[in-house]
Order: sequence, then structure tokens, then C-alpha cells
Amino acid sequence: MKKIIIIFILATFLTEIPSAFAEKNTFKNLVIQNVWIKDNPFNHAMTAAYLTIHNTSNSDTTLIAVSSSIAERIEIHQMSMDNDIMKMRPLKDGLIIPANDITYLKPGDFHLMFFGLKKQMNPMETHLINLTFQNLGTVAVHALVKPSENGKGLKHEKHNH
Ligand SMILES: [Cu+2]
Repeated sequence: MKKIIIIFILATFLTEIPSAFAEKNTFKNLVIQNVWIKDNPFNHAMTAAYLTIHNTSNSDTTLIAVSSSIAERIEIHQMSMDNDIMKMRPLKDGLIIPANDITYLKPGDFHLMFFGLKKQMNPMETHLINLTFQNLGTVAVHALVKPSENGKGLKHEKHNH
């Protein structure tokens, strides 16, 4: 019995640690993981963030808004190839997260675009991002700043918004 109580206390304690480096966020029927922000070149006011959303329910949902205290505005973007030219466009109606499926926001694909960054993004730092899903509400997740891969980041920043 004593052992069970100790395990219970430990489990409670662990879930309440401010999860700066937590890999996994569970919100309603969504599992949100691998949230990261690309470090931005010095004094550059724009960057992108990526994450994985696993919708374990039987109904689709939509990521309709994203916000954070570190940026003036965050848009949900889609990147695609159009006649060999990479184009980005904001998803005005949000990003559909299909039921029983995993949606990847990753470089060269869907991503979150940060405008008006209020601070320098330094690798290994974490920042809170608020994700709002239609009919589900808003969840705050920690995002880890990671260095951008060579070249890829530069291409992205050349796009006009
Ligand atoms: Cu973009």
C-alpha cells in the first residue's frame, strides 16, 4: 500500500513539473508533439515553427488560430511547389486535422509563420505557443528553439509575405 501511495505521489509530481522539455502534450483527443521553432538570423523579425498533431478521435478538427507573446502575429501557412517555384500561402480557414490521422507541420510543408518577433530566438530556449482548435478550445504548448538546417532556412526567408 505504501508503495502504491509513493508511486501515486511521484506520478502527480511528475505531471505537474513545468514541462519545458516535454515531448508530448495531450489535449482532448489530440496528441501534440515535437513542437519547435527555427532560430532566426540576428535581427530578423520572422521565423517558422513546426509540430506534429495526432487526432485520435473519430471527428476532424481544425487548427484555427495560433498566438504567442513572442510574436505580433502568427499565421498558419502551406508551402507548395508551383512550376518549380516554392510558394507559401496563409490558410485563412485554418488547417484541417483529420480524424484518426497524424498531421505533420514540417519544413517545406505546413508551418506556423511568426511575424514581428519581439526577441531573438536562441537554440535550446523554449517559448509558449497557444494553439486554438475549432470546438475544442486553446492549449498552450512549449516549443523548443532549434537551429535551422543549412540553406533551407534562407530559401524560406526570401519569400515575400
Ligand atoms: Cu510561411
